[in-house]
Amino acid sequence: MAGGGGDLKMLGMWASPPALRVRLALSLKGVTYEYVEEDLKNKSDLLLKSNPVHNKVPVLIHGGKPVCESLGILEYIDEAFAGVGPSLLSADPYERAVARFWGAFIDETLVKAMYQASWGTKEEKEEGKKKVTAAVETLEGALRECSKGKPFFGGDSAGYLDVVLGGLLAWVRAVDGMQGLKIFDPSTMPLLAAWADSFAALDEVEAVMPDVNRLIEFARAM
Ligand SMILES: N[C@@H](CCC(=O)N[C@@H](CS)C(=O)NCC(=O)O)C(=O)O
Repeated sequence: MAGGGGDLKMLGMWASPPALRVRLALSLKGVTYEYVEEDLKNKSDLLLKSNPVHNKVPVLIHGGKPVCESLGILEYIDEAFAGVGPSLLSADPYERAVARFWGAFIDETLVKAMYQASWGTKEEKEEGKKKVTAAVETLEGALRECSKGKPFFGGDSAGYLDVVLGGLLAWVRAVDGMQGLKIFDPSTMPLLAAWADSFAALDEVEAVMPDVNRLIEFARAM
């Protein structure tokens, strides 16, 4: 491990997908940091002071300066720790633009559909499930384009998009468990199904992934 040391602190919450993205990125790059678990029902003064606009996790605090919003934090980590571990984003500007496009798609389309499939009226949930399937079909195509036959969106190794989608992976499995779904169904989404297995098997990923059964219990109590 290298990098941040005592200078780098991350405010997160164990079940939060955006917070998990940041932990995944730091783990894959091998950057050391202090992790602070937030109680979102009783937020710390540090969180309120560090993210006064949204009061949300994740927040990365580097040298006393806070960085908010998970997608921006991933880019910050890649730039601020450019000499540490693998790069998350490609050196090619076009590939970076494509990765950012799909990152926004995951947040704006897949995440919203997953919420709708899990919480709401029966009709809303059914509509949400259809939207999840449509978004995942689109992502299957994105993975085909970005990976160029390699296991990850980033090619041979996990990068920015792997982390963006990987932050949702435990929730994908929890929603599968709760709704009787198979969101990354190997028969219809073979690339994403194989991607999910390859990503989850990485040591750096295993080290920070939350337990799916604990997530299901957490979701049922919400
Ligand atoms: N767009 C933000 C979303 C962050 C977010 O929604 N964080 C949630 C946890 S998953 C949170 O802190 N919620 C506390 C609240 O809404 O009061 C990101 O990507 O960082």
